[in-house]
Amino acid sequence: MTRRLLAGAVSAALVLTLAACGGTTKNDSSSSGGGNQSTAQADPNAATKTGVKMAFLPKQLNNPYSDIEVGGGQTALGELKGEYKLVGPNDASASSQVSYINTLIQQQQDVIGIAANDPNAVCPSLNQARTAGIKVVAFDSDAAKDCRDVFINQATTQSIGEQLVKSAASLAGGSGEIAILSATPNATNQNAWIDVVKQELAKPEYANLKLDKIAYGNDDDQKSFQEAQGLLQSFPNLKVIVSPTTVGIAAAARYIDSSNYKGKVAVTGLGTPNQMRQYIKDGTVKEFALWNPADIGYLAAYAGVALASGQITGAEGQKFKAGKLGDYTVGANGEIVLGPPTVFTAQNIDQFNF
Ligand code: RAM
Repeated sequence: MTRRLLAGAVSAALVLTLAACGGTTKNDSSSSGGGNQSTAQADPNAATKTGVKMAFLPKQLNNPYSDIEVGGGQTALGELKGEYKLVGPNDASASSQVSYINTLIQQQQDVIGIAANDPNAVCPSLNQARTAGIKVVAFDSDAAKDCRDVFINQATTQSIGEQLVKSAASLAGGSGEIAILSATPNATNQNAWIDVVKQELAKPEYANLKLDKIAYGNDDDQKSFQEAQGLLQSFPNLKVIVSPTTVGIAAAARYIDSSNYKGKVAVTGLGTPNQMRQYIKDGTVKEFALWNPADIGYLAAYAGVALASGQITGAEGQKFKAGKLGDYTVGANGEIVLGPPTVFTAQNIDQFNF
């Protein structure tokens, strides 16, 4: 629905842009791409390779959000006749992914897709992988840009941060205390969104909103639940908990739902419709946002195979095809943006099932 229409509109716009440019595809490998090794020339007409071995390494395995993401990757690799693999840690701590990367190098994968738990901790191993000829596609949570080829961003960082503040302000009725319940302190994606939240809160229109604290639930359900509880104990006047993580928002909603704060303290942030549906239905949560995580994995796989086929190198302006999602262009710093976030409310939540 909305998302499809938008994807269609974006594809149409790209086609028009291409037509306006006389149909030529510009591939300037000398302009700064995502990684430090984007020196090879891209050939947009190169054949799409089959049999590409792509391994997905999400932040953690026991997270429904990650499961949906990598499911999209598996679908895409099926379409592309590639080989899908999934590995990953059970916790999202900073260095938990390093040993998995090293094993993937030994196994001679063609592409590693990674949602980095820390932008720098994974860097030495990722660069060893790249030296060994493996392409690196960061998705969801970026690695430092000189140790991956491209980054699949779910939506622009700015749009996500703005949406979080917009929801918080509206739920707080324009003024009062808010707190953030984040994932891990090192997560590239949450930290980037929180930076935008802080910039937004500094604007005059949000002068009456006060950010009390940023708590970290480490994308662990129990820890997130306890941190939500702790926030209310420390800040009894809190009006809104903003949780930019699917694990945190579900845990915070569960806590508020079962406490005396139900109806008094709002919860918003980023969640999956299936995890949040009951809290939307019972009124604990009025609105939250997200994109379709399956599309991130899907787009990551198409980008990975385009890299492995030499169609792109990660330089700005390069174009590639992403199956049902249409055509995409690599942006500045090797970033490929999936699309705008969707806001879920009681009005539309039943149109989504993921
Ligand atoms: C959690 C993870 C993931 C993030 C979503 C919104 O599942 O932290 O990285 O993108 O929330």
